[in-house]
Amino acid sequence: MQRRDFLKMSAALGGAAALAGCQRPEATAEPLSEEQVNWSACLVNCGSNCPLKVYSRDGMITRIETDHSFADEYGNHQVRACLRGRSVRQRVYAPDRLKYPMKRTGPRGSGQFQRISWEEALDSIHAKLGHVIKEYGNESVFFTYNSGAYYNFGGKQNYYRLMNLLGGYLNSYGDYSWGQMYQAARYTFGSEALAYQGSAMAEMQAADLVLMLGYNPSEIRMSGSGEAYDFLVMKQQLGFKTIIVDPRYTDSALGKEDQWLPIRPGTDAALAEAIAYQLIQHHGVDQAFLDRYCQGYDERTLPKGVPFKASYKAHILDIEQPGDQPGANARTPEWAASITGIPAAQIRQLAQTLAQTAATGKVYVQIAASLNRHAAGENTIRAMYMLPLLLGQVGLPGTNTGALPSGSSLSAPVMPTGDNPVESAISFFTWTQAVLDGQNMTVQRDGVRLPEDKLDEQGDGRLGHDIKAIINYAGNALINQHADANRTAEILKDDSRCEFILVVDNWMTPSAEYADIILPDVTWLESEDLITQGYAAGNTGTLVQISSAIGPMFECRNSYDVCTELARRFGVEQAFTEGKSAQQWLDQFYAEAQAANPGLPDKSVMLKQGVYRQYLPNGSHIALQDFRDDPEANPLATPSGKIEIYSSELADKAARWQLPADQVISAIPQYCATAEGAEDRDGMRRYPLQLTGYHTKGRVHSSYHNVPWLREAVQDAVWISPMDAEARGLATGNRVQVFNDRGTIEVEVKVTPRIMPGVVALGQGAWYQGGDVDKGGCLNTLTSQRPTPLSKGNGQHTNLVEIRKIAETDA
Ligand SMILES: Nc1nc2c(c(=O)[nH]1)N[C@H]1C(S)=C(S)[C@@H](COP(=O)(O)OP(=O)(O)OC[C@H]3O[C@@H](n4cnc5c(=O)[nH]c(N)nc54)[C@H](O)[C@@H]3O)O[C@H]1N2
Ligand SMILES: Nc1nc2c(c(=O)[nH]1)N[C@H]1C(S)=C(S)[C@@H](COP(=O)(O)OP(=O)(O)OC[C@H]3O[C@@H](n4cnc5c(=O)[nH]c(N)nc54)[C@H](O)[C@@H]3O)O[C@H]1N2
Ligand code: SF4
Ligand SMILES: [Mo]
Repeated sequence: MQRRDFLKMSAALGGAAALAGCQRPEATAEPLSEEQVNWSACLVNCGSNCPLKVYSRDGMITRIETDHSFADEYGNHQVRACLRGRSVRQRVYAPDRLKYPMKRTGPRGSGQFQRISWEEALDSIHAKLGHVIKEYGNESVFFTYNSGAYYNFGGKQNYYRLMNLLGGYLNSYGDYSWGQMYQAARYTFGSEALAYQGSAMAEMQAADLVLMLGYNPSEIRMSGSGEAYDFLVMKQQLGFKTIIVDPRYTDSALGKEDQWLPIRPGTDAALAEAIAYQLIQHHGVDQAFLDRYCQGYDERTLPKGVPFKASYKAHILDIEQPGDQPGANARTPEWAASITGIPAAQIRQLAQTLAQTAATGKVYVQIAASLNRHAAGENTIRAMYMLPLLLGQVGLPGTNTGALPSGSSLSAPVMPTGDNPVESAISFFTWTQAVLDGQNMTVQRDGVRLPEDKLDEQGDGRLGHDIKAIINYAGNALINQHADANRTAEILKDDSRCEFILVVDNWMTPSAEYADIILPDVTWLESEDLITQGYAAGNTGTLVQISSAIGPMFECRNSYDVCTELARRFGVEQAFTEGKSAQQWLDQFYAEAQAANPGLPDKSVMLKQGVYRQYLPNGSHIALQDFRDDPEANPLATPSGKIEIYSSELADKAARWQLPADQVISAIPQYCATAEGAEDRDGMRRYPLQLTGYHTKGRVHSSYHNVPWLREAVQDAVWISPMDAEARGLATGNRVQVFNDRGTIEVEVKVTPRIMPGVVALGQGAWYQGGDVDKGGCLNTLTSQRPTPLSKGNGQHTNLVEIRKIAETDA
């Protein structure tokens, strides 16, 4: 670093005062130059992409503010960043910022790196990636999941575009957020997209009751314009009733709720089945709706040849023939109470409330993604979809299918990636297995997806490739966010398996430690781009024109430049750039965005104004409204065209797929007990506490973990009930070890009645440090890589653990 830069940096960090000791600094002859304002945005994966107002002087950030330039009335309100976005200055100037390219010099994972030139880094990537493609084929190159930077122009799209020009890479389907929900939606409603194209939040205005199953907008959708604010204002103005089902008493409750029902993690499906029982036996289901719109509720709509006992109704009542008396395994409130921990009387009351509300008003059901991040997540989500279906509360104003709310959106172009010539795909979650033995992963055991011509007569087939190179751009799932970090680390340490790992990031993250080559990217505050609002912005759509007065810092380079350099080395530069400079792409994108959004002012205006926003730009949205209006004219994309409670496709999969003895794929939705779930009595003998993760206010996943302000503001402590704490002699603030067979972490404990007995909860995303005891407190040191039955996804919220106090001498 130049001395001048160092002084600028010190001033920005408040270091100048430290350098000057206690002396009053001499008055400087030069007056301070003008503060400059640029707009940037927070591009983490929390669904919001909030605008940030960046003040700088002489290329150094002086302060960060947020959108406060317009009047602030709901419906035309400011898009305010949360505490994380506002702390971004500490993040940009973090001591662990990556400043120049580096190569690994010690064993992989040892953290030993040496600075190298860009020339050497790019030549080396060209050589290593080229070797893997030539030797093992394009199917051996994999992108780990990467949600750290929602650029339209400058981000990961460039790496995908480059790889597509080089012959492609191994695809992955699903993601850590919604992997199991996609499958539940696909088999129920005929489309994966219907997992997140639920009714808009605005529909809550027409609802009498909002049933929130794990839904926690106040902590997971925090932006000033987004779902949390929409929810709060609508609740305040309209007073609809809210019932929250969650093992934690969340910030979405805090007195705003009408009722909190603490539930054992992973057992919501049992609750749904008991509600179904109550509706069938006592309050009545919407039979006309089920008959007309659904397949397989009872004998009337089962596909031909399927016996009544395979129907949903037969399952709930445990009967063989219509009209039989409920059997011994009927899904009664008492049965569900013993699993969920919710007393039978409360389950009866909830069923009654739902039935009564539906009789005269509207119920909006909101199922959180947390329910899908469990060991039988896809079964759970399908079971929850039954609640609005049984009530007939679908496709009408004020109702929802249970899917995540459709966010409002203003559109802007994204760098086109081109098509991937490789067709094979693995689930996002099974990549560690594909490093170990991708060759032998199959369709029917591991969920591999293959092109038709690679399938045998039974519809099975092998992937036939191991993963030999990984590109990890703006992701920390290489170590931190993937499950069972200790196992992942062991797999990656062996560089004869995965031969090459490229990490492109801004900070020295746990994943970066496992790179062979590290490239330093620019941050959002050093970039130019036109950014859209994110995928969960609630009722407000925004575009933000970001620009920079501070960068690129050090030797950081943006991904378009880097990929252009790599494309040149691979001989595809012209195809990559199409002869355009970065600026030309940006101008083209802006012009296209203006054509799509006629109200969008010229770029010169947007550079000053920063934000362009519109409340409900596309109006509200009611999920499945067309289908409800006219199911014949607007059939769903399921085989029957109807909502499939009974799925023949799943019946077929259940018959063919090879599953471990304790896993279930089933034609109808049903509660399934799982390993490390609430009913795993064997597991609980050693590890009696259910540990569920949650997305904490203090971070977005692992992003922002390296900001000291946030670590002070939001304590990283494992929540435990007073009862469980007393049994272990724990008091708030004690340091504890949380452990199971996969690992041990050390964290603080918080004793609180906000978590139900038998369950402990920890915010996910703290940075993994490894070792016998992970003092980084990373939740994924404790989670399992065991894939879920159908989507082969991440049951990362299903864990059994024990907790012990650290003896004073250990601390
Ligand atoms: N146990 C447990 N694990 C989980 C979850 C859970 O609930 N429990 N949740 C899962 C979910 S839902 C998700 S979405 C995943 C998220 O997993 P990831 O997609 O890995 O998300 P982050 O942890 O935010 O990591 C983003 C990375 O991008 C980097 N980054 C930020 N900005 C830039 C940039 O401009 N350029 C570059 N090159 N890099 C940048 C950050 O430094 C960080 O390393 O985690 C999953 N993991
Ligand atoms: N602050 C912050 N916001 C975020 C993120 C973040 O990391 N930090 N990540 C973003 C991303 S990518 C995603 S995918 C979303 C995630 O959104 P979600 O998946 O909804 O978030 P979680 O925090 O995993 O879970 C929400 C609530 O569900 C509860 N819960 C856990 N298991 C169960 C269960 O079995 N049943 C019931 N009823 N409740 C359960 C948890 O206690 C928690 O309070 O959040 C987004 N927003
Ligand atoms: S973390 Fe999410 S809510 Fe907070 S500023 Fe960033 S985008 Fe907005
Ligand atoms: Mo996510």
